[in-house]
Amino acid sequence: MLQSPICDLVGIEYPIFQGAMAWIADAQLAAAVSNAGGLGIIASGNAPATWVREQVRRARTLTTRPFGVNVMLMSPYAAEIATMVAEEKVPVITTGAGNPARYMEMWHEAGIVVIPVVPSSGIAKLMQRCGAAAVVAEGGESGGHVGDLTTMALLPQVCDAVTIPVMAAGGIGDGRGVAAAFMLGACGAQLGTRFLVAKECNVHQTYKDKVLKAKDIDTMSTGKRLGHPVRSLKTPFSQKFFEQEYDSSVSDEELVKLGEGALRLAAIEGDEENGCFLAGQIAGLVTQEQTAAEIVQELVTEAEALLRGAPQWVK
Ligand code: TUI
Repeated sequence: MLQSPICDLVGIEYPIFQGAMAWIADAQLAAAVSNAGGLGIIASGNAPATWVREQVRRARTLTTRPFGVNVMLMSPYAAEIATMVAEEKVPVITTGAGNPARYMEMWHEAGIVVIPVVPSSGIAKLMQRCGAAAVVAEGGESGGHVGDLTTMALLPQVCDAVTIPVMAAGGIGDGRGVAAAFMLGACGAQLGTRFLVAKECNVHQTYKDKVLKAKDIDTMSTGKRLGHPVRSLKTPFSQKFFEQEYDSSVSDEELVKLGEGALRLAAIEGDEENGCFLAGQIAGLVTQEQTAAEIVQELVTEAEALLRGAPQWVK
């Protein structure tokens, strides 16, 4: 049985989190993952607080198990959403793309388990000092807003830097990645891209098909010039963004404008020309649509077999 302190901390059966994916991870996906024994997480992305509240209430009708909400701190609605999740007393909050320190006291007073996503050991230490219950160390192999370090390099350093449980994210697509995360000191793993193709995931079918077809070299990172690089599938949009990023005649404002609405176009419209299809480097490992329960079970069974077999390497 694959278990770790994170299971008791958040009240789940298996140490598997579904990563928050803006415009994609709604109540239906989150509840399906939670019902499968992992932790489903609703992504707030840039959505208004009213939409996120609806999803929280819907999730409560779909599961009796704990689930999470991710607060994307670069959102113009971050402060409103931070208050709303405290009012709703959601069981778990994860955060991304910034430092949630200013909201932590409010969330703790509401009895919420706070688990920030961190891209470095320094930010992990800061989060521990602010009272985080655990952190998710996310390497740059992940889809979306990425840090500089790979999971292989980041994870053991974060594990050494803090005493709270550390979850691994970025570059994990199957049970091998989950087992490797444990070997590097993690208490579990968060996966986004693998759950994007879950049957319960409402993302546009074109998005799923593009992930299912992708190979290892089919993602790229853009936006470094704006200070927040983002990993996505190579598409006409991402190639164009990349060219303009390195064109000194294009202003930062023009570049920001080019990116506006691109996540929605990918996730909701399936627009292959103008959409930005965020995905991690393990997209090439994702080859079939499965239910969330099948995904969780496969991850756990594979990881358990590998971890049990580890002594074979020691003579
Ligand atoms: O947040 C993510 N991944 C995301 S957010 C997102 S929505 C978005 N869309 C367009 C542009 C930007 C965002 C899509 N994917 N992952 C977690 C993560 N957090 N990665 C990096 C960080 C991070 C960065 C700085 C966490 C803390 C931090 O603190 C610095 C500071 O002190 O503010």
